[in-house]
Amino acid sequence: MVTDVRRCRAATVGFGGLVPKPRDVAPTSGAFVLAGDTTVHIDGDADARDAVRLLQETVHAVAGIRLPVTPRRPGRTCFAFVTAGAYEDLGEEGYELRISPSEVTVVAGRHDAFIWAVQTICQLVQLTSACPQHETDEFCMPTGVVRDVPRYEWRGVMLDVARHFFSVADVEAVVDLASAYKLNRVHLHLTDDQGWRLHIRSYPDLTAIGAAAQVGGGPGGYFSQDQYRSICEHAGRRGVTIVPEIDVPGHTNAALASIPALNCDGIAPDLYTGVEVGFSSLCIESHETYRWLDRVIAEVADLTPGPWIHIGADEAHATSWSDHARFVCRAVETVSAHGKVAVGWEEAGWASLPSDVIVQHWNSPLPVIESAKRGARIIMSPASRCYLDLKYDEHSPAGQTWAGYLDTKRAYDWDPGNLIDGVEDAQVVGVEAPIWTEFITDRTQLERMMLPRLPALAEVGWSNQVDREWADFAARIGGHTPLWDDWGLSWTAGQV
Ligand code: TNX
Repeated sequence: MVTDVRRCRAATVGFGGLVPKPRDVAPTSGAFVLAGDTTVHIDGDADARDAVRLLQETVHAVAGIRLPVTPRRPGRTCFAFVTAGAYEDLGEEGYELRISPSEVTVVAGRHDAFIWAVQTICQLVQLTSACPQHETDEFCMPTGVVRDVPRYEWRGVMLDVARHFFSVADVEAVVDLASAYKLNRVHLHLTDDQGWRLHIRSYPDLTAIGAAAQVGGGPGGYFSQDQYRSICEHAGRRGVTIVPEIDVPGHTNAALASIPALNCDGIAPDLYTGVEVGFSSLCIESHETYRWLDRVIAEVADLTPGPWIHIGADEAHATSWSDHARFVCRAVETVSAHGKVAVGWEEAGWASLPSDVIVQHWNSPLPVIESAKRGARIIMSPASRCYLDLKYDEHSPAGQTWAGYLDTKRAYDWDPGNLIDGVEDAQVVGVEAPIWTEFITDRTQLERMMLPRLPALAEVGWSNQVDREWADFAARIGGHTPLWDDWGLSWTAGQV
């Protein structure tokens, strides 16, 4: 058994390079060396198949080692996946790694928690290979115990595929990056004025007409139901739940252009390729609107494995406040009639909603405080901290500035638990980083907006406030740039 740490100096990077920062780490002074005959063992009831596949793929890509799943074999190093007993108290997503020179024991209660455990292992192995002091061709991990539990249950990123369309491969790349930093929600903004991006069988014109535009007048595009399903399945294998958004009653020009009956005057407007917001509204008085909404939500609910559907409700400046409140209540009822829980942007918080509706803060505290009073749980996405479509600084080539610049430090240095007076930390369900795509047109730009800010927000959502400190984070995330290069991702320099 190789336990000589000098043969594995890279292990000194060790636990100190992990992002997000784990809750508790107790290092010991050895190394677990990945060898050609290292195996994987899965205890009978451990829901770890997807986690093991991720481990196998990563270790093969990084170290060229294949890890067979076998019964335990004495004398060989082994990854053992075991189910947490009740006494371990790791919650839904917590995990423990017990790393000795001969075995990495991965303890977790659930599928997703095994994924997070493996993402930690992957970082340890990849940081090792990326370490400049790495003097041997061995891949190893430091020994010790990691016991890790997230602060918040909702840790998300939102991608706007409506202003500019992004392909299945692009969305899956966002899912993979999110999962690597233990984000567990990818919210897809599927509809807006400029495009409708999901095929709906009962209203094929939504995509036949409404998908054929985007900001600036490019070709647009949409997901077939099979493609959307495959995105959800891929996400599930990475511990990520897809949250689909059908934005109503505003942000609906693409739907209004596709279906004349959704307009109060029955006349469909032209497709829209500009970047203004707040000019469109479904016809609130019309029965046809609610029949349409019911069928759309029914299909989206049927396609979506996760429990949430986002109904938008933002910036409905062309709808009166009373119509908006009435409409939002109907939309929430529709979502729950189809077995899902509704999420809405903060403007939904003005309506008197059932307390299970989740309200997403982006701009104004007032409706958020209102809804918190009624017992709603809140996702924190304050634009000035979380909007990854904002420019980093005056040198950024593309992006918005309406909420100021957002450098990595600003994305990192805040506490979602005390952001709004009148919203207790216990009511905060988590954090989400939206990426609007009025000015983001391709994968490279998308990656530059996410890296390094997305890992910063991932740590805001995962790690305890008392354990977070900017200088420490900046040093750790600086060590991840070789990983991003290895993964073929673009990133913004000068930001860590
Ligand atoms: C506000 S955030 C919007 C979006 C824009 C974004 C640009 C929200 C609920 N609405 O429609 O794309 O700003 O940063």
